[in-house]
Amino acid sequence: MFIVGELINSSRKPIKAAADAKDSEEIQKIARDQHDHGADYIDVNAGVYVGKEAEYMQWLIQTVQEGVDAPCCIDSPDPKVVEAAIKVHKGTPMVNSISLEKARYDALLPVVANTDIKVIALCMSDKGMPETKDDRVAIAEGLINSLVKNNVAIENIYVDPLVQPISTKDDYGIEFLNAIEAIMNGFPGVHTICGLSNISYGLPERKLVNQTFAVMAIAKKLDGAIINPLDKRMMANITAAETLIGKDEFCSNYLTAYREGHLKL
Ligand code: THG
Repeated sequence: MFIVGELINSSRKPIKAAADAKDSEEIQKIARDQHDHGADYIDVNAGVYVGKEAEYMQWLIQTVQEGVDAPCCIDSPDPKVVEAAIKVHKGTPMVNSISLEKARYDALLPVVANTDIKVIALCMSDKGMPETKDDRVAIAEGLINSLVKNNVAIENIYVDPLVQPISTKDDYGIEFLNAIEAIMNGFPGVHTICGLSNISYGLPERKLVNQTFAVMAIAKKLDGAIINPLDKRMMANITAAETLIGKDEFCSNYLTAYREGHLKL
């Protein structure tokens, strides 16, 4: 599983406080902790700084990368902020995200075309958020076909079918899960990813809902997730679920995780 650590997000109080105070050490500690617990990429989101998002995004990226040797997942809907972030990023970043919204698509396509940048293709269009599996697959198909046509390697595309809160509509879980299955079976080589925790918005005991949903999505072949890697049960669930769907020859990852103490909760 490709893990993006979600914690460097300015909508979280400790991050907003640290960024306001330009407390580099606190940001670096949280980034390093996530990397040490298995994050492949560190998500960076400066969305609360309206009007100053680019400036804060650049400071956060530079600060993270001075503290930990890991690439960032540049999390902004604003192409200008994404471009500013890429300018200061060391190594190859991930862009979070392009979508089928025309203005966003047209501005970000030249940024990712003919590069090795990994790109999250978010299933949103100018018609708004998808409701059904078919809505999600139609947007995914549009994004995958046009990205590939423009020289983005299919292996660098991470489709995010968009998780919506189960508290707002009973069908949102199953429509998302069926979209993961259809996209992974329909477009060989492509990856899928999502911000799992949107599913539990508005419910108590959110971690339980997130952890359970992760396992269900892995059964449909989800192979990336934007999560809190410090959540031990989430990480243990992911390890066990991947073993159970046959992505772990001789259960060797499971046994290694056990020996390293990651499965004792
Ligand atoms: N898709 C894509 N990008 C995304 C999202 C998505 N970026 C933003 C968001 N959704 C994913 N990121 C977060 C970041 C923090 C939290 C939720 C989603 C959050 N964190 C808890 C907190 O603030 O305390 C801690 C989490 C925990 O302990 O389990 O709520 O959908 N492409």
